Amino acid sequence: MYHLLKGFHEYLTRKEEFSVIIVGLDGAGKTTLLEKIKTLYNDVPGLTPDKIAPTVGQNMGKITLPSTILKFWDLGGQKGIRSIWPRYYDDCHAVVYVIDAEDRERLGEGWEVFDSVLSNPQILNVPLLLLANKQDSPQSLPVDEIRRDYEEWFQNKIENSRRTYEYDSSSDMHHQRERIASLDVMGVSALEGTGVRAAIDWIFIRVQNSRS
Ligand SMILES: Nc1nc2c(ncn2[C@@H]2O[C@H](COP(=O)(O)OP(=O)(O)O)[C@@H](O)[C@H]2O)c(=O)[nH]1
Ligand SMILES: [Mg+2]
Repeated sequence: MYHLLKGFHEYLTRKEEFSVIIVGLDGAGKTTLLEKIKTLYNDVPGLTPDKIAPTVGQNMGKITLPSTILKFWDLGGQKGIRSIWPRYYDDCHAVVYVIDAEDRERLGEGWEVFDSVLSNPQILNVPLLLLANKQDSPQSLPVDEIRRDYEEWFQNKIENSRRTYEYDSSSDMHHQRERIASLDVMGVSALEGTGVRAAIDWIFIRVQNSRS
């Protein structure tokens, strides 16, 4: 009887675990975001911004939500270590791409990397959220301008590849266009925490729905 009740209790309180990867260029604010998520959702606060060093390799953090554990992987964004991201793709349930909305000079580089994430076949059916970070800064581009900037970048890419006869009219491009059209972009400040709970809600709902 005890085992039966224990089993039933475990069944009722069991939590499913989902992996979420946080990617983006170095300096976009991925680690600051992870630490803010930990601070907002856990009893033990995450690191304060002055304690955060550039990430080499990866950081992991977990939060507990109703019947769900979200496990976040903050992957290093420097050029040399981006090649490890695809190793995480097969086992992840959601992807968060952080763009630095303040750093206009690196937007193009950020879009190039975002584009390779968005078009990666391993994560074609995985929920993808674009976060326009650093919204606390008056120099930052707001969410709608960030989206427009990426769409323009993408349009330019297509026109350039048409000109050089590299244009690929196959279904890949079609999938990519669809993905961009349905892309969700949210504004956050990883530093101050604004928008972070809304982003977590978005992820929570998406991973629940993807549950098979
Ligand atoms: N103003 C502002 N600065 C931020 C924000 N998030 C991160 N930063 C700063 O951006 C720099 C890079 O942050 P970090 O989390 O190390 O970026 P990562 O390389 O993507 O992990 C640090 O100086 C952070 O304090 C934000 O929301 N607003
Ligand atoms: Mg980092």
